[in-house]
Amino acid sequence: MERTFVMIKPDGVQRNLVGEIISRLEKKGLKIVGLKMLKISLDLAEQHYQEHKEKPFFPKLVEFITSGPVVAMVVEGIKTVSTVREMMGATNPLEAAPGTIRATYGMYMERNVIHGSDSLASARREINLFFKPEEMLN
Ligand code: D4T
Repeated sequence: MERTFVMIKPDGVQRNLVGEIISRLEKKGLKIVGLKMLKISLDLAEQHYQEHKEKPFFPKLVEFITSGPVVAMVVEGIKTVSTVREMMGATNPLEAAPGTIRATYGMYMERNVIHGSDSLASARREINLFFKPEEMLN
């Protein structure tokens, strides 16, 4: 069993896609073991996206992710990191495979609806950033 971190970004929440996206994850057979809605602070946003700190798109990325509430989740299942990445599709919704979450609901690179950890190490780091142990199922 593997756990990963999934986040419905402000565009997904604002467009009322929360139920739709959670439903896809559940129907796949993944289990939600942590779930909360929050508005990300500047500090948390900078920590979450630390790998992009030097990128030209970093300021806009932080501005967007702190612009409204997000839904943060810990999701459990078999090979969950890669399963969720496959279900999300490519970072740019315009290039994502048909049927993926980003292809179906996303509009463009900066409004791609969902985040999912890209490795087991990232998953551990991101879960710890967003959730205390007592906020998740055992
Ligand atoms: P996230 O981290 O949101 O799940 O996306 P990915 O793992 O698929 O892609 P990423 O880390 O490369 O990008 C993080 C985040 O930055 C936005 N972005 C990315 C952007 O606004 N402009 C860009 O040129 C790139 C590469 C989109 C996702």
